[in-house]
Amino acid sequence: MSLGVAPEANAAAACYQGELCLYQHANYTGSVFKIRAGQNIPNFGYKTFTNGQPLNDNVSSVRNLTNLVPLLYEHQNYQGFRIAIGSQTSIPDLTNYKPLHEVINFNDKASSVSW
Ligand SMILES: [Ca+2]
Repeated sequence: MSLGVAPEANAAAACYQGELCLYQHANYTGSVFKIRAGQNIPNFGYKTFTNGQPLNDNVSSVRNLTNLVPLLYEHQNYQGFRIAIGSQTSIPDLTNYKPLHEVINFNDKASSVSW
């Protein structure tokens, strides 16, 4: 793919410093939903990716280009299991997220975010 042309449907959407970018598919592909540093969202239920697809239970990879550590939660209102996304850290596939020694499948689960 060359620069300067319209992105393919599954091309990675750019993420910039100061943004937390949630992607619809693994490896930062599919559509994206961007959150600015420090912005709490208690319910993904009414949010959509830029392509109009529902955000809730649909996040598969994450880029955190902020200096903060957001928490992604399994359920709305910051409930259920949660994972921390380190500052300036990217996770290409939430299916195989490894916070410590165990592997956690957090694919298509995120429903709220706090900082
Ligand atoms: Ca969920």
